[in-house]
Amino acid sequence: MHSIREWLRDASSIAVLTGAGVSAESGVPTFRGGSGNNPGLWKRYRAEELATPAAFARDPKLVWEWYDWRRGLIAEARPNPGHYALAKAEARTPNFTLITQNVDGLHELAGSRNVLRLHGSIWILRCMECRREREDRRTPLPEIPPRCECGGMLRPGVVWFGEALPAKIWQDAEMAARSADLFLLIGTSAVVYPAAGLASMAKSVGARVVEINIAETGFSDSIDEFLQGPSGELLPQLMA
Ligand code: BJW
Ligand code: ZN
Repeated sequence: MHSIREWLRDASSIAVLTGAGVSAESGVPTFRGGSGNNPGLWKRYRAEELATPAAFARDPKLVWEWYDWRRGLIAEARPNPGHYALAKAEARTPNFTLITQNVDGLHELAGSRNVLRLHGSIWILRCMECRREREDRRTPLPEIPPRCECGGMLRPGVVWFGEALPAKIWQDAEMAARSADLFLLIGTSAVVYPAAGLASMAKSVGARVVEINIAETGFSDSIDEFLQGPSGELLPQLMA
């Protein structure tokens, strides 16, 4: 903990990758690991069974019910001390990039500015026909599946398995990882690619890599420091 505090203080460029675990203490269910009422397996479906274009094509109502349920939980959620600690760290670090796999928008609500959302936003809806995007924060949605004015079906503005990440955002994330002297991997099982590859990218160009998670991941053995515990408690301690 002591040396990590120094690394944080001395770093001129920090990149952070967050996952569902940072929002767990805000009451947002994770996908894979967690405690108590987390992970938020919905009706026993795994994310891999619902977050795919094939699942949506087969049963858009089912997939939308899952998103509508999550939108309801996220609408009630507030940033936790972990989100706020990251926003504070950004304010005092010259180059700070927060790369998140989360679609909940809680980092932005906590005041983080330089946020790269790799997997989109749960509040954006995109038309399958005319491709138009709009923000819609209503919960529950009045109609499922929701429809565009053009008559087309709307889908969540998120990235599903087998879909490419937004090109410019991914490019910026790679650049941030490759130019960081400190890389933090927080609250992610680090099994979903290409996001999970960012930590190795940073390591390969000489960055120190620190992981914060309540449980070990496949990366925990190959990094500089692993801090075991909830990010909502550890991050404020680190940034104090
Ligand atoms: C705490 C805590 C607390 C709990 N404090 N910690 C084989 C090898 C490599 C790759 C592939 C492969 N086969 C297929 C692929 C590709 C695939 C992939 O990675 N699959 C793997 C599962 C094997 N990837 C893709 O398909 C990606 N696209 C792609 O590769 O495109 C290629 C392409 C190029 C060009 C053209 C076309 C295609 C896209 C991936 C999209 C992922 N989407 C989702 C859904 C987003 C929308 C939504 O939210 O509904 O993203 S899936 C889901 O997983 C979501 C998450 O962002 C993502 C990662 O999950 P995350 O955040 O790590 O959460 P959990 O739940 O897994 O972990 C929580 C962690 O927190 C745990 O470790 C806990 O211990 C911890 N924790 N409480 C700290 N309080
Ligand atoms: Zn449309």
